[in-house]
Amino acid sequence: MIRDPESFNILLDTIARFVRERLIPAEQQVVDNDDIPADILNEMRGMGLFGLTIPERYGGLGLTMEEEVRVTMTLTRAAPAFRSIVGTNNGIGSMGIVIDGSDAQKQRYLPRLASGELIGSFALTEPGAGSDAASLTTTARRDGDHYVLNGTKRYITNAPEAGVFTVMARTDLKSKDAAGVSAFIVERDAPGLSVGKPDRKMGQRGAHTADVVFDNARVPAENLIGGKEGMGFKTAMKVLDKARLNIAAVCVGAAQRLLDEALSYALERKQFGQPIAEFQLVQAMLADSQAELYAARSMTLEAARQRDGGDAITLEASCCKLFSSEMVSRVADRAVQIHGGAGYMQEYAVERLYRDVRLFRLFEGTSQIQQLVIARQMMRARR
Ligand code: COS
Repeated sequence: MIRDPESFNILLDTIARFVRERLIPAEQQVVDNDDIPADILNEMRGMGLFGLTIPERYGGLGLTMEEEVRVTMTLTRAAPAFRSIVGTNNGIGSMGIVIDGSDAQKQRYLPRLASGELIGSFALTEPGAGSDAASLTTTARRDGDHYVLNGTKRYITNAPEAGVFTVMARTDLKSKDAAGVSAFIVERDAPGLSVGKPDRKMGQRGAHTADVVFDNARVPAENLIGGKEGMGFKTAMKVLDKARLNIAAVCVGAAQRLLDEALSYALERKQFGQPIAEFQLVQAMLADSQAELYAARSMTLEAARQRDGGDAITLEASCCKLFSSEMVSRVADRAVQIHGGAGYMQEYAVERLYRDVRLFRLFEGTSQIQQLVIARQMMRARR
């Protein structure tokens, strides 16, 4: 499905060099300041990293899913915060508009998301609606040519930076399930919208989440995604199908980095008179990690090709997200183990990456939600 292998390989090489020469050396600065340096953000904009997946006609690179996951696997050799800042524009913060938006909505928002002028964000989760996303209680009441939104969204990635939000809210106020939910494009300066203080998290410094509060926030009716009420939960699920596949790729990149760190350390560190990599018990940890990483990479690429071919990949995306996020946690644990006491120390990258990757089994659907989606799809196919 890759349309122009030569230019795509140039893009991949450029990103690999950027990761090696600019991002990895800046990781400590990102941790210390809890922020991505402005010059790196500018370079990311210049390279088109905010618009990888946005169609070319709206100013993006229009990558296929296979190309997208390969870029992600390369980019996430560096700390996940660098991927996170471009991640919402390429995924959950733009895909609602790309998949279900009207042409006018696409024209208005996608070019600025593709350039990185605007940061996009996806507001589904609430204090009382996490895994049970369809139980959300944020309301959107029609008032003339506007909707009035009330409610609180929680742990919203890139909310502090966002210029535009895709917000799932209940338009059928009597309903309690998915059918009453609609999706809206809400601009940051909508009257009545406020963003809370950035959350203090276990890891992923430099990547921010916060509450987004709607207090009689007024949103033009033309910003209802697709112009039809009641479609918002399905839009969110379609967005998450694609996003989950991308998170699998994030896990592959992070696992590769962890394994590179573990292998380098094992070859260098000497005990009992030889590098610890010579010991078979250490080799077992390296080999198991390599085999699992290869499996995750292969399944993610395969599912991406299927999506490019037009197949529905709900089951496959959840399989990839489940396996890859559990895989990277095991690899991170072994990487720390191979480092011994050093792996517990902040001067070694594995200490930080171990905390960073813990998120991947939680966000965009926990491992248990992926299991549930997979089993439901299996049963549906059989029926
Ligand atoms: N693509 C298109 N439509 C989908 C879909 C998908 N992948 N998944 C579900 N739908 C549709 C269903 O077909 C159903 O529509 P109909 O009633 O017309 O058939 C509707 O959406 C509701 O689906 P369902 O009945 O399966 O919803 P449930 O409330 O039972 O739960 C889960 C669905 C649990 C899978 C969902 O709530 C979920 O993914 N939760 C986790 C949320 C999450 O990932 N949060 C992370 C934060 S966002 S970054």
